[in-house]
Amino acid sequence: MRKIGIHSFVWTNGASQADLERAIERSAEHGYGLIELSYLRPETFDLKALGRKASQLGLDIAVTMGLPQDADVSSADPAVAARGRAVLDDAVRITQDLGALRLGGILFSKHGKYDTMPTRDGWMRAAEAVAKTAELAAAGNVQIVLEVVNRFESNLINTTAQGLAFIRETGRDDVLLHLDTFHMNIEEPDPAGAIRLAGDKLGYFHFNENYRGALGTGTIGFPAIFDALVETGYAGDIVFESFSRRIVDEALCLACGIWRDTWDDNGPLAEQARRFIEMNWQQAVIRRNTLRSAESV
Ligand SMILES: [Mn+2]
Repeated sequence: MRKIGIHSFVWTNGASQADLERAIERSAEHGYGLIELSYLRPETFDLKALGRKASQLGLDIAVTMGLPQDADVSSADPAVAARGRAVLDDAVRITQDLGALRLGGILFSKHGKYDTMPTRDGWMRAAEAVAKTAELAAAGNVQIVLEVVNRFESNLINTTAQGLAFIRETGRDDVLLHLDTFHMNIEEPDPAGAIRLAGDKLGYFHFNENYRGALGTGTIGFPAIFDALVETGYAGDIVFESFSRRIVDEALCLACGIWRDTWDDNGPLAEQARRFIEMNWQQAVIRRNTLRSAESV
């Protein structure tokens, strides 16, 4: 069943167990059915306790991450690539320990601006690493989704078409795409068309405004995005992601270029985002049904 989710960085930078537990509570209080957590160090956090807390409040968990520079599975340096594969294996175990069903994000390259061109060898190395991770994940009932991100955050997969080609390269049917309106807005000539192109390979979806602030207050053409999701029968989770320097941890600020506050008060922001998603989804369904009923007269 589709859940509306929220990224934990709306609530907290996730420095402590108590912070994350409070973020889980606040997500539930604001009517969300899923919380997205970033990669958590198992020696710092009690993952099973976080999973129990979420489950008690009826919340699903998804885990997302981006590989660090020194653990880039696409790297030509064998030690760096090997470290990347180990980080991915670790991330699958963390996802399982949290009781989460999905691991997404930038699992195929480092998260950040490259100063080198992508190479065919790097692409192959990344595809092989993701295939191995997917095999491990499948055994543990975890689904792998790959986030298509903009040119400043990876040099390997910037468009849906590239994402689909990459999935084919892995040779795995169970690896799906994770699309995000913020990234599509930068890279795709037609974001709604990109959703249609992904079709049944779309496994996870991030709603972001063009400047990563409150939904509906920027330039993303949301009605067309919702129409495409409804039209393709997308049944996966939809997650609100928004970053403000006020909350987000420094590593993510540096990777994503979050240099300023896009909002101050996360409670009203989260409330408005959930209502925005629910209302827009409803409107898209009504548009589709109205169109069809007119056709059948
Ligand atoms: Mn995203």
